[in-house]
Amino acid sequence: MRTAYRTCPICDAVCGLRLTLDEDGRVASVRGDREDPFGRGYICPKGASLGRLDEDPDRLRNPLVRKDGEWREVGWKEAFAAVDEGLTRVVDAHGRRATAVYFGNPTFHTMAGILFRGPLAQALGTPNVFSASSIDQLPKQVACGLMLGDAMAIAVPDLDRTDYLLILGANPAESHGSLCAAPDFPGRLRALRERGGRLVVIDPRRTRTADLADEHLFIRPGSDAYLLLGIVHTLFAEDLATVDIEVEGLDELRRLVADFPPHAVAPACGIPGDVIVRLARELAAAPSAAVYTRVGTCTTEFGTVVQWLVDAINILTGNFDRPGGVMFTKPATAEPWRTGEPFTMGRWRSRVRGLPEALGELPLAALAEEIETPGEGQIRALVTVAGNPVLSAPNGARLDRALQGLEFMVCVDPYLNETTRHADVILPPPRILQMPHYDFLLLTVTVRNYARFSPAILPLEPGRPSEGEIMARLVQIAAGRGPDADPEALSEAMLDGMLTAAVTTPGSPFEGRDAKELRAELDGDCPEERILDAMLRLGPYGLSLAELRARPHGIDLGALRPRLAELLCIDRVRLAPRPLADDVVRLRERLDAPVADMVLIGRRQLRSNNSWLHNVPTLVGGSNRCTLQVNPVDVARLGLGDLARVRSAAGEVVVEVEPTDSIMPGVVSLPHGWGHEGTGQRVAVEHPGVNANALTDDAVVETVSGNAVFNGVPVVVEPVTAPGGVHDREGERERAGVR
Ligand SMILES: Nc1nc2c(c(=O)[nH]1)N[C@H]1C(S)=C(S)[C@@H](COP(=O)(O)OP(=O)(O)OC[C@H]3O[C@@H](n4cnc5c(=O)[nH]c(N)nc54)[C@H](O)[C@@H]3O)O[C@H]1N2
Ligand SMILES: Nc1nc2c(c(=O)[nH]1)N[C@H]1C(S)=C(S)[C@@H](COP(=O)(O)OP(=O)(O)OC[C@H]3O[C@@H](n4cnc5c(=O)[nH]c(N)nc54)[C@H](O)[C@@H]3O)O[C@H]1N2
Ligand code: SF4
Ligand SMILES: [Mo]
Repeated sequence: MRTAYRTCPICDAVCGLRLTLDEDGRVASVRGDREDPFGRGYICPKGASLGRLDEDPDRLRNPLVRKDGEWREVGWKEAFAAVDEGLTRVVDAHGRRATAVYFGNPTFHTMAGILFRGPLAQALGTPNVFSASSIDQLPKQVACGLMLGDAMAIAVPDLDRTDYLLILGANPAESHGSLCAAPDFPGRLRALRERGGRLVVIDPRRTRTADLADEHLFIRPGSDAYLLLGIVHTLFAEDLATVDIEVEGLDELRRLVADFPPHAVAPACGIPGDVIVRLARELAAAPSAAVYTRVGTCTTEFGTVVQWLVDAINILTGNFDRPGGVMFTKPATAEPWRTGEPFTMGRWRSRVRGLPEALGELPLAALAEEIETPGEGQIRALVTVAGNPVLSAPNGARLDRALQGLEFMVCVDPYLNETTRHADVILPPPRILQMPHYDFLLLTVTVRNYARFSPAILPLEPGRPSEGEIMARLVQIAAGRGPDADPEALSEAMLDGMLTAAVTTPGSPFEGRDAKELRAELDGDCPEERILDAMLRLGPYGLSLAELRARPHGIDLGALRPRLAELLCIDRVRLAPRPLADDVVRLRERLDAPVADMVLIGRRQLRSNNSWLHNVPTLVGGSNRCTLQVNPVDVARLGLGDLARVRSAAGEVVVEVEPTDSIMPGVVSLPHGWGHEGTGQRVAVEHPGVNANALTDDAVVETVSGNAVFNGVPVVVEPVTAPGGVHDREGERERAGVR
C-alpha cells in the first residue's frame, strides 16, 4: 500500500484528497487530506468515488475510429492519421470557416485543456469557437468586462469573514460552489452563522443551502433582475448607498432604477415589497456583506443584468474589494490573460443568427443552426474536447440530429457517450491518476489565496500519449503541420513566447535575464509542468514547481487582500455600462407582461457532475435519479400521476414525478446531464433519465451575451394517460427511465 495526495479534479471546490493504492495501482481508499490547509479534510461522495471513476472499465483505453457505423479500436498513430485525413479533407474542400471546436467543462479543470485550448482554437483558424462558458458563466464575465474592463476579474464572496451573505440562484450545499472555490462550502456557511452572521437564500426551490440559512425566499424564475432593481432603488431612495471606490455612472444608475420601486417589482418577482426594502436595509447595515449568484441566474434571459446588479449592490453597500465583502483572489501563477486591454465583445458574429462573439467565442446556442444551415461558412467538421453538448446544450436533441450531418468529427473524451458517438475518431485522455493536476483557473477564484500541485500518481503506459500530447498533436494537425509534427515543438514555442516576453517586461521577476538560460532552469516531467513552473516563477509569490512538489498538501497564501486597483483596466468602475442600461428599458416594458402558467428550472444533484459520473455505480440510483420536482398543489391541479409529459417550444419528455413542497407552485425542476442512450457507458444506460435539454430552447438566449437560457422555460405539464392501456404505460415508464 502506498499513500498519494491529489486535488480532486471533479468540481470547483478543489478539495485535497489522500489516496491509498495497492501495489497494482488500484485505489483502495480515498479520504479528505486533513493536512491540506484549505480543504482541511473535506470530501464529498464524488471525491470518495474517485478511484471507481478512475478505474471505470468503460473508460476508453485506446482510440476508436468509426467506419460504416462500426467502431474499431486502433493504435494512436492510425488515430492521428485519421484525424489529419478528416480535418484536411474538410479544410481543403470548404476552408477553415467550415471547422468548429467545442470545449466542455472539464477542459477548464485539466492542465492540458487550459493550456492548449487557445492554441487549438487559433490553429483551426475559425470564428466557430464554442465552449461551456456560454451555457454557464458567460453573463458574469461579460458583466465584469463591462464594469471593470476585465472579463476575468471575478470577485468572490469573502466567505470566511463576511457578516451577511445573500445567495441567489446558487446551491453550494450541493454544487459545492462555483466561481467561488471553497472546500466544504456547507461547513463554511454553518461557520458564518455560528459567528453571528446571517445567511439569506433566494431560490425557487427550498434547497439544502436554504436549509442552512436564516431565511429562504421563493422567487419567480427569471425575475431576479426585478428584485435587484428594487433593492438598488431602496439603497438610493433611503440614502443608504456608501460608495467608497472610484466609480462612474452613479447618477445614471439612480435614474435607471427610478421606475422600479419595491412595490412595483414585487408582483413580478414574487417577493413582497416590504421584504425587498428590508433586504436592502440589512445589506447596507451589516458590518460587511456579500451578494453571490451563479448558474441559477446566469442561465436566465436577463442573466447579464443580474450579474451587473449584484456587483452594483456590492459596490453601493461599500462591500466591493473589501474584507467580508466580495474580493479578488491573487493566484500563485502569473496571469497572462491580463493584457490590460479593456474588454470588448461582438468583434464577430455568428453567421446564421448574428449572435455576438465574447471572449473569442460564439454562443453554443448557435452551434446546431450553424451545422444545419447551408451556405458559405457552414460548419462541416467539429472538434470537441471534454464536452457532452448533446446533454448540456440548449435543445440538445436538435444538436444530436445536427451532429449526424457533419462530414468529420473528432472528440477528446474518455467515454463513448451521447455526443462522442457521432464522432469519426475518439481520442481518450489517460486515466485521471495518470495526469498531473494544477487548477490554473479555479485557483483564481479561491476564497483564500492558495496553491496546490498534484503530480501524476500512476505512470503512462509506454507509447500512451498524455492529454497534453493529444492536444498538442491536434494543434499541429489543425495548423496543417500533419500528424507526425513534433508535439513538443509547440510547447517549446509557448514557453519561449512566455519567457521572451518576461525578460523584456519591466518589473517582471525575469526582467533582463536570458530566455534560453531561464528555459534550461525550468523544472517538470512534461510540457504542462514546465509551463506551470514558469508561471509560478513569474507569479506574485515567487513560488516554483519544486516548492509545490515539496508541499503536497498545498500552500495557504493568506486571506484575500484588496486588489481592485491592480485589475481595473478602465479609469473607473462603470456602474451603468451601456448595453446593460439598455436592457433595463426592456425590463421595464416587460414588468407587467403576463407570465407562463408553468416554467421549468434546473437543479444540481450531490452525486452527479453534469453528465459524466452516472457510470459509477456508487454515484447513481437511490436518491440520485432524474425526476421532475412538482409542488403538490400543481400535482393535484394538473392531475399528475407518477409520470408527467412535459412539453416546451423545443420538445417533450416523459418523466417520473417527484411531488415536493420544496419547489414553489408554478415551477417544475429537472436536473440536466441525464438522458443516457446509445453509449458505451453500461451503468449509465441502466439509469437513463431524460434529457432536460430536449426542453430548453436554443432560439431563446440571454439578451446581452447570447448565453443559454435554462431557467424560466415555459412548459406545459400533463398527466400521462395511457391510450393503449397497461402495455403502453410500461413503454412510457421505460422510456422515462422509471424502474
Ligand atoms: N453535485 C454537483 N456539483 C456540481 C455540478 C453538478 O452537476 N453536480 N456542476 C458543477 C458546475 S459545471 C457548476 S457551473 C456549478 C454550479 O453551481 P450552482 O450555481 O450552485 O448551481 P445549482 O446547484 O444548479 O444551483 C442553481 C440554483 O438556482 C436555482 N434557480 C433556478 N432558476 C432560478 C432563478 O431564476 N432565480 C434564482 N434566484 N434561482 C434560480 C435552482 O433552483 C438552483 O438551486 O456546480 C458545479 N458543481
Ligand atoms: N438544462 C441545463 N443544462 C445545463 C446546465 C444546467 O444547469 N441546466 N448547466 C450547464 C453548465 S454550468 C455546464 S458547465 C455544462 C457542462 O457541459 P459539458 O461540459 O458539455 O458537459 P459535461 O457533462 O460536463 O461533459 C464533460 C465531458 O468531459 C469528459 N471528461 C471528463 N474528464 C475529462 C478529462 O480529463 N479530459 C477529457 N478530454 N474529457 C474529460 C466526460 O466524459 C464528458 O463527456 O452543462 C450546462 N448545461
Ligand atoms: S466537493 Fe468537489 S472537489 Fe470536493 S471532493 Fe467533492 S467533487 Fe471533489
Ligand atoms: Mo458549469
